[in-house]
Amino acid sequence: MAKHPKILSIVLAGGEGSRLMPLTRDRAKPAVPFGGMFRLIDFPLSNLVNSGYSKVVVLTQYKSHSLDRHISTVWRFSPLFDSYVSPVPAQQRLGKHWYLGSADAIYQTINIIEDERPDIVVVVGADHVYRMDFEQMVRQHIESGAEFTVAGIRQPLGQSDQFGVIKVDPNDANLITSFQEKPKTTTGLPDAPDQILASMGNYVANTEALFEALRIDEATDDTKHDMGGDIAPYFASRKEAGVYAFNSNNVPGATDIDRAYWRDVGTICEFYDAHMDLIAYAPEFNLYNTQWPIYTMAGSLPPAKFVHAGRDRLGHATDSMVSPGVIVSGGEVHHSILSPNVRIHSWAQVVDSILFDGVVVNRRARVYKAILDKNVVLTENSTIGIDREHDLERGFTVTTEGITVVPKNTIVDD
Ligand code: ADQ
Repeated sequence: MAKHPKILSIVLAGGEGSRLMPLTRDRAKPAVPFGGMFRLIDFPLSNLVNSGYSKVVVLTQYKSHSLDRHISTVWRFSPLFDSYVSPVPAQQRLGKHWYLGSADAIYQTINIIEDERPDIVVVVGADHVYRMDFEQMVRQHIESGAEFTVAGIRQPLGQSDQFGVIKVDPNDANLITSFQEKPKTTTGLPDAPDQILASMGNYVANTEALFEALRIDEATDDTKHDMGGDIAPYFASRKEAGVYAFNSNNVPGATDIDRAYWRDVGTICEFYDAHMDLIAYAPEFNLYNTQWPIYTMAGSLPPAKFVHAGRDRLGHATDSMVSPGVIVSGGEVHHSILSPNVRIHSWAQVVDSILFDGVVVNRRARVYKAILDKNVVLTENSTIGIDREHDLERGFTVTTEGITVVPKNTIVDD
């Protein structure tokens, strides 16, 4: 391995995100807005760029229009610095089908990877909220001599069916002896029987070894062409896979609380909870770490404005995050996240909620524990989240945890 290996990053951004419906009705999961100003893909891309990796291909597939637009407007690097983030739609290079799975997505992109001739590829998922310095993982990968390294984090035993489950050699905690994708049951860790070591879906691989694994996988019938389901187990069975412990990652500026933060926001409830983590008094995930910024771009917007519109109309927001371009005029916002260009009018109330770009809450309307997608308008006196039965009757999604989700462009009129 060269002293300064050439590294190419691949972001797997082709997931459908069906469990996030209706937020993924018109957009790919990595393009789902998060934290007022961001899209989910801004997290892995910021992590890569902050790690010093600025050659990135993003493999897209379903409903990728807003994702492509976001990448090409926000993540356009100057060719002067030989860096790029480049969205690559499903190639159909090897037949008239879409990507069969994440391994197939990489396989079909081999020609693009080969053009770059990287020594190492860093493969990351596109739908998690966390900070991670991939340079630390790559360093361990090189030092260990593994062909393939998987990032691992401890998770509750009961969630084994949601993760790739890693078992390591009792005499070498970095060597993977088995990798099972989403087993219904498994055993816990020797030192913590109620926990498993879960794959984060982030991999570092020596390019040649990965290509070889992908070729074998592609020629195999009994495969889902999946990185977690097929490629990681292949390297584990050959004793060529290592694990990188996420809790050893040390991101500049991270606090003790948010250093270990990693959330899969695959369901509405997880998506909602991760937002509430941002606005907690001591945030579980601190967006204000300027040493490891999460990048995005919100356009040229004026600052948020709070208007005292009359004696009993003191426009205000508490325990909330409020984006540029918002006007809270005579209404009340508590424990909520407002994306750019939201309007809250007199006597309106917004509590425990997430409002996407351009939402308007008119006079005396009330919103409780809800996610309002882009450009939703509540007419005067209308409500969301007050009467769950009423929300269901109107065709809105209500989760078992009682979160109401209103799809894009809906006019809510009681
Ligand atoms: P999942 O997230 O369930 O598990 P998957 O649906 O393959 O696996 O998604 C992984 C990433 O690949 C996501 O970013 C997704 O958008 C993307 N993706 C999925 N299909 C794709 C395709 N055809 N083309 C391009 N991109 C695609 C994975 C691992 C588990 C691990 C969890 C951690 O498989 O082992 O534990 O992530 O959340």
